[in-house]
Amino acid sequence: MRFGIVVSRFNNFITDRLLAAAVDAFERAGAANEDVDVVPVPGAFELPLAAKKLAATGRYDALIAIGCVLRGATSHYDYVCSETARGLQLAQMDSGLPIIFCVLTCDTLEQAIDRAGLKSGNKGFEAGLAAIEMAQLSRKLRGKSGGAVVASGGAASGSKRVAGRDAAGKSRRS
Ligand code: INI
Repeated sequence: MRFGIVVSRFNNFITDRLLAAAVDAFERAGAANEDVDVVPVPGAFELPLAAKKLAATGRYDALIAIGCVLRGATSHYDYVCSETARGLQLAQMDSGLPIIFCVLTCDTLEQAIDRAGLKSGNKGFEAGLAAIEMAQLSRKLRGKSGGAVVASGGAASGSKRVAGRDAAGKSRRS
């Protein structure tokens, strides 16, 4: 599997840590160096276009967009947050490629540091796991048209069978 990461340089004190944890998640899952491409952009606002262009290459199984937006004294924060989220969701839906949203939107630097801890609670690591899961799910669902891909039951009834496998990953007979 191949992964692309677009990462904002703005607030790089935080985004570098998110990036390191996302790469760590890929490496722990067995990804080689050359399976992960990292593309820096100036700020969070530039993430959607870069992600869209990476998606268009057809080279990747999933992307991660990494950024950190900190609230300031003006409404700039709101525009950057909403347009970044909207742009990334548009890029994801237009391309059909999973684009994991790893953009911290925090009131304070302390809040951001809490979410970019290298030892615990790093959103970059979570984003790496989400990218792997969505890449695998996309491969599984590729080519399927119609029909139930989620088995009857579901979380509410205690069954967690999804796409022919139970929660432990064992194949389900159908
Ligand atoms: N970009 C960020 O990634 N985080 C911020 O906190 C931020 N603030 O606060 O302004 C920010 N602004 C820059 C923006 O993303 C664009 O790079 C810039 O507007 C040029 O388009």
